[in-house]
Amino acid sequence: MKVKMILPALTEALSPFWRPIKYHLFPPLGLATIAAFFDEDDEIELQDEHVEPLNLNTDPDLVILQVYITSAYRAYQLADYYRQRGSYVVLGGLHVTALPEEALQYADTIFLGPGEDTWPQFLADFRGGTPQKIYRSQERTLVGVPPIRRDLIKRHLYLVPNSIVVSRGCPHHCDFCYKDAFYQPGKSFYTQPVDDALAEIEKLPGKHLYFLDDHLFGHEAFASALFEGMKGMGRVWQAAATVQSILQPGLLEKAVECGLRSLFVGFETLDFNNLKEQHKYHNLNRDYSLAIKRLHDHGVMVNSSFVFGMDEDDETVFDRTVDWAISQGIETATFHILTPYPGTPLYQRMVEQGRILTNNWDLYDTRHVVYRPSKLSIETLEAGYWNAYRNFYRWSSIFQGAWVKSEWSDRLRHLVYAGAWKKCEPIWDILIRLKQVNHLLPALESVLMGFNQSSEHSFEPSSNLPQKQVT
Ligand code: B12
Ligand code: SF4
Repeated sequence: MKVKMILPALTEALSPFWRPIKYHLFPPLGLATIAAFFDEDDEIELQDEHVEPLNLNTDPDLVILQVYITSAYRAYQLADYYRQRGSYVVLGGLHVTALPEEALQYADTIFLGPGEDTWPQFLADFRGGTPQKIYRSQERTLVGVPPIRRDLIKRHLYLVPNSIVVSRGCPHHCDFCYKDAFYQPGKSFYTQPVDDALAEIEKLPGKHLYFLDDHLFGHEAFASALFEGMKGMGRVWQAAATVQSILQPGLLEKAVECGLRSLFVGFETLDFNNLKEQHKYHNLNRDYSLAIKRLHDHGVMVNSSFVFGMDEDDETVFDRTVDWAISQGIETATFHILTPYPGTPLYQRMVEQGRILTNNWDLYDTRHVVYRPSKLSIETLEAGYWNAYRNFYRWSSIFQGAWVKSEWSDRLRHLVYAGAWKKCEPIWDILIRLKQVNHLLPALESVLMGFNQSSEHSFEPSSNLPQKQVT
């Protein structure tokens, strides 16, 4: 069977805001995951439209499209194209799960939820000539799932080819998050067996890893065993976790021992009522500064995430947030405009309150205001969002943030990491055009390791560790 798998480019790819480097970071792991269920003699081509032009002149028997909200229109266009040419077209992913009725108009078959249980069922039905219209994931497990088809990934086109996911979902339930919409009904947080995760890591060449799990520290026993198993592998890695899990003594130290050097942390807002409104209870009354200090004391850089436009936010929120982030010595920050994704409790609430302004999914990219804010005008919110980026990443702010640190090596690492990410875009663009982006990986590893440190450390217990969880 001839198979074409496509991760369609988001509409933004055609806009002046297009930042090529962001889309040359991670390969399409979701598609490579379900590709593992094909037979050896199936001919599979996997293309990521963000990094290469699509080869549209083939006539595959089966076309598989992964649909995110901001690439939905492009995915539908490609689906129409291939159906007209006679291919059987299937759609899956987050946006299809959130809006199945919409996706069904463009597909022969759609998939709701993760694909590990439904995809092998579909393949058997398809080969037998009896494919169904809709497959809904029921059984949530990663036990026995075949290893992902990394051979289909064009590694040289990505800065971070060693991205990896060893769990699915997250134990929490924030109102704005895609997670509950995607995993309902059924389990919304589960992990691989530790041995399978370690085996997958062993297969990845080089030093650097990027865990794309929503919350790598979410299952304490799993994470602890994983970090134990990674000791001695000589890895340097990045991941995401919550403030709460960082404040808990134990897990962070184990992670650092086996190579953690940068962590994505969802602070989201500095306002108590905003957190409550979004049901982000695990961040309530947490000492954010202490969490950052713990990370910095252990040599871990902080990639912070903030959301603007929650109901308590007024026009002071932008400067307050940026000033605070700089004063904490946070290395990199991602800002978002609150975006109610269809299927989430936030979207539901906004619909009930008559506050959704548009269902143009291209605008659901966390850069546009798609709902009526409570204490801000749309213009102030969008302008404040862009100003936040400008103010956080101006050189004076980067220097100010770097100087919060006492060690010269930490200051230098901060300057190089933040500067390279936001200030060297023309260089990134040239390297991407020359298809050389992957050659910068050793430089990234070196910065993460702080230039002169080895990739693994054992740290003395810090006197700053909280003895019990901060509430
Ligand atoms: C890595 C990542 C990126 C990377 C690259 C994505 C890539 N190459 O796939 C980059 C940095 C480019 C990125 C950009 C953006 N991202 Co992003 N990203 C992620 C992240 C952290 C991990 C994705 C991943 O690899 N998951 C692991 C794999 C194994 O899972 P998966 O891809 O979902 O695939 C599984 C299922 O979905 C399903 N499946 C998927 N497709 C198909 C098809 C079929 C036929 C079948 C059967 C099954 C199936 O089966 C797979 C195995 O279970 C997710 C968070 C998350 N946990 O998903 C956010 C996430 C997907 N991103 C999101 C957003 C909003 C964006 C941006 C708009 C952000 C922005 N402001 O720029 C852009 C635009 C993306 C786009 N192309 O439209 C949202 C999506 C919301 C939505 N409803 O679509 C998420 C969920 C983050 C969040 N919490 O809000 N992102
Ligand atoms: S902690 Fe993060 S991943 Fe988990 S539900 Fe909240 S926003 Fe989603």
